[in-house]
Amino acid sequence: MPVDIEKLKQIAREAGNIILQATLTAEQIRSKSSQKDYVTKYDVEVQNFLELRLRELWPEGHFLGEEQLEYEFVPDGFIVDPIDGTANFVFGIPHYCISIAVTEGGKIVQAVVFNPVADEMYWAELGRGSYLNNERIQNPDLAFEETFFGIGGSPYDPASIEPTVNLIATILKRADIRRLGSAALDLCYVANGRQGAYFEFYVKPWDIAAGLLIAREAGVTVTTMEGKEPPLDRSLSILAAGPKIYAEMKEILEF
Ligand code: LIP
Repeated sequence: MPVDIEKLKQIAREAGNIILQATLTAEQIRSKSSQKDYVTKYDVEVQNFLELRLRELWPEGHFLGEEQLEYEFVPDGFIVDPIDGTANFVFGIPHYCISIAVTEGGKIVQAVVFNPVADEMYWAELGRGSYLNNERIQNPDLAFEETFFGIGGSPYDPASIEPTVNLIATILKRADIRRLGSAALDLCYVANGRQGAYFEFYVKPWDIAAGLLIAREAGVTVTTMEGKEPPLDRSLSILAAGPKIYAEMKEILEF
């Protein structure tokens, strides 16, 4: 069952307050799959807080969070990234968020992405549009040359390095790029036109689940880099763009 979106936003805001009061010390940071894949005590603390509060909203709902050890498909429940943009958080770059997606029958039906530093609450419900705080948002469908291109790249996925570099070289011939470090916020920034598109060859379901719905409800096409429906039970690639840029990316990526 979908939950009360206002309560979902309030829980995200409370989680944001935990992060804003954080005093991070070196011994509270460790790496996961590689040196740059950080997890801090606050990732775990916020995830535990979110699991507790979200289960109050929907006790029977599944819960999949980044700091769990295994992927699992969540047909009915929550897909959560407690701090998306952890490396930014670790190094004091004020660009990270709490990302919460709600699924029902295997589909994402509600989404909240909250950046506590900017006090920006992105949210959406399936079929009912996307919002930034209280304002409806819509991708402006700009052309390549009129906008920025958000990118991502994971040093802990060596296979994606060469394709990422090659695609960046192609894009830079026509558009500037931004590497902001949070997939969830990258998708939200395509939703409200702060950037025209975003791609990354290697992300996790919790990085993109909420941003995917927010982007789609704002008129953005979101698929894998092969044009397929993004899976929610394994690592994946992601491509998000307004219609004009997406059509050109189909030709560039030949799918
Ligand atoms: C991050 C993603 C980002 C990716 C980073 C990292 P995290 O998620 O949101 O798009 O480029 O490498 O995976 O680890 O901060 O939750």
